[in-house]
Amino acid sequence: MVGKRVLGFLGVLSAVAGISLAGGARAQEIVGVPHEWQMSFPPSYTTVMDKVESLHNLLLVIITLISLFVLALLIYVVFRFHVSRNPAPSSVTHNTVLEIAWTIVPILILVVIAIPSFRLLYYSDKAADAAMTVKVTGHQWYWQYEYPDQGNFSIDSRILAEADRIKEKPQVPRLLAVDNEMVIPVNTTIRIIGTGADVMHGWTVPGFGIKKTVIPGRLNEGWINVEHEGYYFGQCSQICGENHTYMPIAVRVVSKAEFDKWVEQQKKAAGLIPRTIAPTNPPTGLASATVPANR
Ligand SMILES: [Cu+2]
Repeated sequence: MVGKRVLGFLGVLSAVAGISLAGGARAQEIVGVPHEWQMSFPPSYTTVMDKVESLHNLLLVIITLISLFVLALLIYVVFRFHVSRNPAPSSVTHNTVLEIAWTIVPILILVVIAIPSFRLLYYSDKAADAAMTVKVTGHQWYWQYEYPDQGNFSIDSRILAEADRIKEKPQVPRLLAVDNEMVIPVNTTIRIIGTGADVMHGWTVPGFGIKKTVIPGRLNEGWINVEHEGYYFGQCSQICGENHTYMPIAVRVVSKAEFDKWVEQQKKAAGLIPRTIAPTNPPTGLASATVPANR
């Protein structure tokens, strides 16, 4: 708890300090980054991560109680049944009540763990009502993001060379800066579907509570809904080859208006915005060259 409070304080501190990016259309607050001497989970930015944390806290209590119980039993046995205190050992080999107890009690503990565990698994598995989809493809060694319902453009996201990072995005920690970030709107449920182009990769952003192993020939699904605008980071979490370390994940969460603007820019860059086919005053002579549509 204390660790979490310290982390929360660090987060607020960095926000107050106004750590922001100089580049880009608008300065973006850097939120989801690791901190020095960080312990436990990173701060949570989605409801999925909130639930991951609370399941972890429940398990921590259960495992601590079990460990203390076993330790107490061991200490008791070592002292009580030492040869000096117990020179004639008992020859009892069975105790039915005890045997039933040590079978049933662990089953009950596992059931207590399984219920919230499955609930979380199904909660994070599929987006109930996603507003949009982003397809993530892991390549050796970069990420590709496709926006199928925003005009079906795609962007490649590659790590910035250290010299470029210092020049263009100096506030982003080393090895986490990319040329094109994944951009998503704030407070929107986004379905993430992922696949691997060559080998298995892991699309993992700890603060979002998402860790999707992306596998060639398969589509894996998850979802995110980020509550605050900002710049968030993750890393590939599946050993995927020589440059596994050098395919960071950078996500820019922006307002809906800003997202729409970004989509328009991307569509223009990809040549997806249709040109005017019939100008208002077509120059004479060209009209006969018009190719009939849908031939
Ligand atoms: Cu990878």
